[in-house]
Amino acid sequence: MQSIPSIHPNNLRLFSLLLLLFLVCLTGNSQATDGYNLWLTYRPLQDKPITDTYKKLTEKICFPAGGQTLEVARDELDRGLSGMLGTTPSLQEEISDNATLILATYSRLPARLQKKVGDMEMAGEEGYLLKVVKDKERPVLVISANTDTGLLYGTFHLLRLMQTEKSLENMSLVQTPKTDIRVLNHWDNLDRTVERGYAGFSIWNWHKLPEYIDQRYIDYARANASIGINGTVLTNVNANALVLTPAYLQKVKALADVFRPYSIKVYLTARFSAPIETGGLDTADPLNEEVGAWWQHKAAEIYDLIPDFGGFLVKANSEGQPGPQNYGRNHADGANMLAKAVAPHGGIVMWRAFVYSEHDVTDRAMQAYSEFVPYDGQFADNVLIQVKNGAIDFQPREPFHPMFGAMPDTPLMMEFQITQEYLGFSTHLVFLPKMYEEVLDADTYRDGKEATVAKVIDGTLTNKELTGIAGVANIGTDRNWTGHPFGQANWYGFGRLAWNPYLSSEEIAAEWLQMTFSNDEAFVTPMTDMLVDSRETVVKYMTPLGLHHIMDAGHHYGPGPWIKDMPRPDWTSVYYHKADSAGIGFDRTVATGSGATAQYAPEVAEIFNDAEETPRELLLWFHHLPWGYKMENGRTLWQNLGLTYQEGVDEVKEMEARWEKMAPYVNKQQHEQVSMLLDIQLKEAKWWKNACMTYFQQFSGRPFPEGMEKPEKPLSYYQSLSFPYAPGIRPSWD
Ligand code: BDP
Repeated sequence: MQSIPSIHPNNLRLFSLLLLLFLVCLTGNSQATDGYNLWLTYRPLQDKPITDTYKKLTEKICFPAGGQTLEVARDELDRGLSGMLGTTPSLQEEISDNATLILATYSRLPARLQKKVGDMEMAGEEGYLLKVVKDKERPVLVISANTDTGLLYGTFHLLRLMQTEKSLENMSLVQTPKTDIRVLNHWDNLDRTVERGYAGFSIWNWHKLPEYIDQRYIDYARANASIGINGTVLTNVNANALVLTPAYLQKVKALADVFRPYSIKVYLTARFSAPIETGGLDTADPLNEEVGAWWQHKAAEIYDLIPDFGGFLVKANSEGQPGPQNYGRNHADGANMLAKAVAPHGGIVMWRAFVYSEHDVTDRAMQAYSEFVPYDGQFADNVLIQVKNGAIDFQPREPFHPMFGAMPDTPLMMEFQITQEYLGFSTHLVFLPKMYEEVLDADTYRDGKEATVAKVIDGTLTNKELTGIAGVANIGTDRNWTGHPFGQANWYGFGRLAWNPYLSSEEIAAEWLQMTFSNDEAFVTPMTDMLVDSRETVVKYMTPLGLHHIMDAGHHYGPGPWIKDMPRPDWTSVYYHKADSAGIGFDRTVATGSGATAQYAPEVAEIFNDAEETPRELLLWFHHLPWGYKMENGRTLWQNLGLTYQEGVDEVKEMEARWEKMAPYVNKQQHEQVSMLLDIQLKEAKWWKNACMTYFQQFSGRPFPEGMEKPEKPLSYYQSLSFPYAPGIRPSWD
């Protein structure tokens, strides 16, 4: 019998050590490749000359320590440089004469360097400066700011430049955010379901809070700080008053404590009827003194726990939520009452304009404007009106919301949706910054030209003190946070645009791709094009030529142009496309339609009132046109409809082919995930085309246009599909 060779204890120790090292590498590595690290991958850099200059630059780093925020910045720099350069940097406290890189708030800089970097006033509270100056005849890169927050953002900027292999020579820039409030809106419920969430459950583990701090909270904060997001609304706009009770406020405090070092404030949604539900009052009338006092006490209680609490986000008198109108009051009455409660503590109220009433028979696209514009100038100073980008509801394409050009005396903040409620959930690859950019660049024509939505949002058009932008989060417990690996790009892009609404979506796409996957030209160039084009592709196969809200009901998954007979007409598809034997589209013109165009400035209205002038991609948003309507390309509307659907499908095929070629630049796991998701996207793009075209054919009575692949199944098949368990829906929407 063979004897088992004995292992010397020393060898055993060595073996265990090696095994441990191997396991650490394995898990470390898998974390880097499974998407958990988001865009903060800090992969080893490949470009040798650039890397050498970075190594030189980081030879002697001076980074005086300070409070928690500076600790966080120092840790991040350490993490980033070790990952990218493969060396452990030593961060000195003292600012020495032979420093190569200095990161310090302005007040910590020696006087000679203060003089060299110049006036820091421009950097404000959150901005920073990156500048190469000559000190004692040697170049030194100085990153400075007036505040620790500014320095944290400056640190992330430096890391981004390095991640994207940018030259740091002759660097000289000052950056400040163009909006004040840059927040994510989580539509997260206390039971951890996420309304319109497609990436798992809510990351807030309410049950284990306040004691248990999940590492995700910290990594969430890091990711947000890296793109300048400075606030988070933890709870769903369809609010639950329970979050305002003492036990839950302790949990909220625990999260606020985690986020504070990252300069992220916590906000909550305020259920308007909370004084009744949790306060024992028998009214929530905003003009009732007791109600006002209840909210003031509640605010004081919150600020006692969370001194930097941001304030409230409110959905009132919308889709069944209670609000001031329940008591015959208006939005200004409601918002101002809450504003008064948080004002002494420096808080704000974000009052949503997403309202439409079951009693109002006018075009739903017109209702928010009608309800809010009369109150322009009547809101308290610490109120922002939060307006969705379009007047219906986060459709793949909408014209900009007319309110942006119509309330010069009220601060309006933008609400974008990052989660893809109407854009294929977390299954479809669609780069939303392209859509955000389209809206921000749109000209409202208020007071003449160049009155873009971006200028309304950043307050420059009408001199606003308080400005903001919100994004409905696409974040959940999925390992990669967003379900689709490319969903991360939408979170990233939202943050970048919130910081600077004038950035180009192309620039953002390239940055994200480089930070997340690879700096290789052969990857970045074709993939940037693919991302930027992806939004139009989705519009083409879902809602071409200005069609909108023709998704299946409730969950909004897949096509449902046949949806009718719902509790409210404006929850149906037929309300929006109005297809009949005469044609298709919603007539919103002044002459013959709902007159919604009149809510825009005359220059804009003139264009939208005229079918010939209306941009093709918004044609059916504003006009009901005959199937035979001749378009510029010589084809009929019907033919164009079919061929645009087909283009959408073909473009997904091209996306698949392009992605196939990207295998060398992306880790295997994520490459495979995206390939599988693109397969689903292609299948669903065809489904959209087939379902919509067979449905509309009933009205057009025309053959499918040449060049459009014929649907495989009859209309009855598409209509028979049902998805009771599609994700993201809350039970009451059934
Ligand atoms: C719609 C969603 C619904 C939200 C609502 C809102 O379908 O779940 O509650 O918007 O924004 O898009 O309040």
